[in-house]
Amino acid sequence: MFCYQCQETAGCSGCTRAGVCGKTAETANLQDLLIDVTRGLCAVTARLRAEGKPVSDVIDTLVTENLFVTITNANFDNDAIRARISQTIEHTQALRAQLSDASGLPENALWDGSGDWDARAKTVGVLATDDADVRSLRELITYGLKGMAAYNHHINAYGKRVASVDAFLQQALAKTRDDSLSVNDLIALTLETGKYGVDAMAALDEANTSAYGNPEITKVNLGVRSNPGILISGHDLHDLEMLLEQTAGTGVDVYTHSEMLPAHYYPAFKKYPHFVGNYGNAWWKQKEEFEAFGGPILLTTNCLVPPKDSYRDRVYTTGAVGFPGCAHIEADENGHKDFSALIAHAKRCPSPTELETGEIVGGFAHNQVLALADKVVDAVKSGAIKKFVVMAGCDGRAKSRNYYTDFAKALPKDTVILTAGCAKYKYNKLDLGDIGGIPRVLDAGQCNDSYSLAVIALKLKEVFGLDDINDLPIVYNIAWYEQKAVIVLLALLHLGVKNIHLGPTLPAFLSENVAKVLVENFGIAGITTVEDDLRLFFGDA
Ligand code: FS2
Ligand code: SF4
Repeated sequence: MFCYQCQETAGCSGCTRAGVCGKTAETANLQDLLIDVTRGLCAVTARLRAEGKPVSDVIDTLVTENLFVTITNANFDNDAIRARISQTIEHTQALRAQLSDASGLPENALWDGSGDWDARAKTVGVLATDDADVRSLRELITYGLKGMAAYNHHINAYGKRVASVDAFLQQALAKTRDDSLSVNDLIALTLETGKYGVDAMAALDEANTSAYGNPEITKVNLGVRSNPGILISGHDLHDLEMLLEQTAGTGVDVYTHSEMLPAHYYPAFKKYPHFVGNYGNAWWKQKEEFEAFGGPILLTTNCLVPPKDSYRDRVYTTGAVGFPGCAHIEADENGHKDFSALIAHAKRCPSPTELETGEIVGGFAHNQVLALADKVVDAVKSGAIKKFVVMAGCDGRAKSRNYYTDFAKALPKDTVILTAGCAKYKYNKLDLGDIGGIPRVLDAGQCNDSYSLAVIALKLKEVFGLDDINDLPIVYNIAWYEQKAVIVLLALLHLGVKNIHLGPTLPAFLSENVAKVLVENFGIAGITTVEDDLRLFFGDA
């Protein structure tokens, strides 16, 4: 195996024996094979579109799900991945027959599934590309597409589709093994990936807010009640809605974990009296927190940490998530999911063990912040707010991530943190106070809600009459972990944001030359120490 798609990759260079995430070499190789056959399918769908022929929703969904399944901490179930490989090959063969001209297709679009899969899997992964810069760009694009696919999956969950996003996803994925593309072509494709990333996040924002209303300032309870409970994690709000509907009146409470916390900010979910609050912290603390919860847990997306034996039977997966030995809830043909097994399971379990008490405040997505725009603009004009610090992104296990807690604590008191994603757990429970009633940590929501932060920045640019988004008093100190952070980064670059600091380490998949391109054109930089970075951002004053 060779995998270096996430920030925790072994030795900051690549996992080669097993994943730090818990992925076995066999799973990693099967995921490589799944990506490769999906590339083959996409080579065919790109041709079909070029011939003016339709590509069905079934195929668009298959590509999206295949990519999502290979995101860090999503799926560890080899049988599920093998089934997807078979299904993908079958569809590729059937679609190939619809082409008027099938000449010149790549080998992965022609493979019929025969031969030794394990042997083949070892030849189609990251290291199949020899040139370091081409490999780096191909992987950067592929990881951006995986992030885009995750957001596309959520759009699709509402029965909505963005044809241009599906078409781009497939065309771009096919190009990640197209030897006719030069390094410059691949750089252009990287930036184009950011454009479609913005489109996907905008469409998801529209889908979420039209279904559940605009997030609003909300106090979220951190304590527990005495009823049995179900803990729901991941990012899928549509799954949450179905769970809340089905648990209503059953005596079973529902709590959020990690990236599901922002669900509490949506008006539509406030009508459920049994939607109690948020339990615990970011994904990487789940071993202790799932143990303590005591009841069933539903993982709707990543991040899943391989569960301990002591609570594995309480972990249920759905969507792109899978783990051997954990029950998987499939949707029926209408997209409905039956959570009765979790509800029955919850009733057999004790109520959750309390981890903490109190409340946290969030709900500062674009609509809410823009409703406060006058107040915010006045605070900037009066000098009460000197700078905004975007600290969106992911949290993770590495001790070096304590930097973000220390950085948040050490920030000048006239700064406001704008956050989204699970990175927030490094500082959202600190008492950082407020500036004239504006909390110093404004949580927009999940990682995809980084889009909200861009909307806010663009609005401020307009209000202040600036020509360049980079002239705003905003600095970017982003934490990354998995591939959704990659699409968020590419989206910000597309919007013209410069000088983004990325930590706790720069991606291992950036070759020296590709890193140089990002530094020279976009001012991308890493992080150093809290003291030095504060000096860099705010000067010595
Ligand atoms: Fe956090 Fe994990 Fe959100 Fe990432 S829960 S690192 O999936 O996408 O952020
Ligand atoms: Fe390693 Fe990350 Fe890949 Fe897991 S996802 S195998 S931790 S690089």
